[in-house]
Amino acid sequence: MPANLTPQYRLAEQWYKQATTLPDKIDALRDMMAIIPKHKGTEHLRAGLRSRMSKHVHELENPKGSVGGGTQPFNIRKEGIGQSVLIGLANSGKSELLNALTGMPAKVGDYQFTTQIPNVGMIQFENVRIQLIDPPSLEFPDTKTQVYGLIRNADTFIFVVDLTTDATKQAEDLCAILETYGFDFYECSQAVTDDNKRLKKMVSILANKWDSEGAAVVWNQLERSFGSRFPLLRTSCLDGTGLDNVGQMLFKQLGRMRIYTRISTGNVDYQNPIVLEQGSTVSDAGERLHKKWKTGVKYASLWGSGKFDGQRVSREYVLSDGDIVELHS
Ligand SMILES: Nc1nc2c(ncn2[C@@H]2O[C@H](COP(=O)(O)OP(=O)(O)OP(=O)(O)O)[C@@H](O)[C@H]2O)c(=O)[nH]1
Ligand SMILES: [Mg+2]
Repeated sequence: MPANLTPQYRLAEQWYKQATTLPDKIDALRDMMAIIPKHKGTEHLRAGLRSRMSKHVHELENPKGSVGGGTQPFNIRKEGIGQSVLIGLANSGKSELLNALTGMPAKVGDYQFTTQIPNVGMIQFENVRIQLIDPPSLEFPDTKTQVYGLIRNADTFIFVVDLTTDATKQAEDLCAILETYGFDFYECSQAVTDDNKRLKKMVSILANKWDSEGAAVVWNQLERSFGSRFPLLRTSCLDGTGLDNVGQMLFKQLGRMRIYTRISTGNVDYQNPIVLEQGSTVSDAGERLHKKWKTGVKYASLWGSGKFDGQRVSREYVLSDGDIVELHS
């Protein structure tokens, strides 16, 4: 049976052949997969596209030289309760923010592309820590592929825009660049789903350099354009504006909750919460303590969630941030 490929498909195929970077190849392949006619005559071709796609994704996630040791600055092991990545154009202040938020000594410079390999730090928010990554800016040509791989792995995106320039345009440009990479974003009001975690991300925006002259006007425009899409925060690394609120914003975006366990003497361990995804149940909390508790927990006594103290709830009960549970088998 003939494949009957369309001119649009041929165009995407040409783009694929000409692509020199992995993200571009993946983009072109994605287009080819979307527009290829779906019938018996293209079955083999479609299988070939799928296998090429998984090969390229694998190459992207395991850049050459990553096998067999050596340092892999773009391969960052997750730590803390979640990983957020600062994404911005050159000079927007990503590294200065990382330093101000985590106490790291990353190099800062009043010129483009100061950062060429990622800096990593931890933000302390109350009793939990969140990992923060400051990669090279999106436009730095030498590291585009590695940055793409790195941000795919991150849990949430933090756009950093610069209030001394047209911050709205910067945010638009970031969206556009990331969309060409195949990313999509949750809007403020959208419920987060489990599928496609690598390409659909929660986004917040830090509007940095709030201390600069004229920043208020630029901020107002940014708020009008993006305020209903993503959470926005004004920050200044010079006078500290907004920095204390970043941890809370990230914690909320990561969609985690902290559950505390109470032992029968009545003591609660507030220093070491069990951190779970929102929507988790009493038995999920039990499982985190010990595998056998997934089914071993029969019920819990609960403090919090608007219940009266010590109320008995079933193991399917959905918990909320700050709940205290005493598990019973
Ligand atoms: N006035 C002011 N300047 C800032 C602020 N944050 C950063 N800067 C300055 O902006 C310049 C760029 O800061 P960096 O942190 O190096 O910017 P970057 O986004 O990491 O830049 P690249 O690594 O090149 O992508 C430096 O001169 C910083 O001192 C701020 O809040 N206010
Ligand atoms: Mg930098």
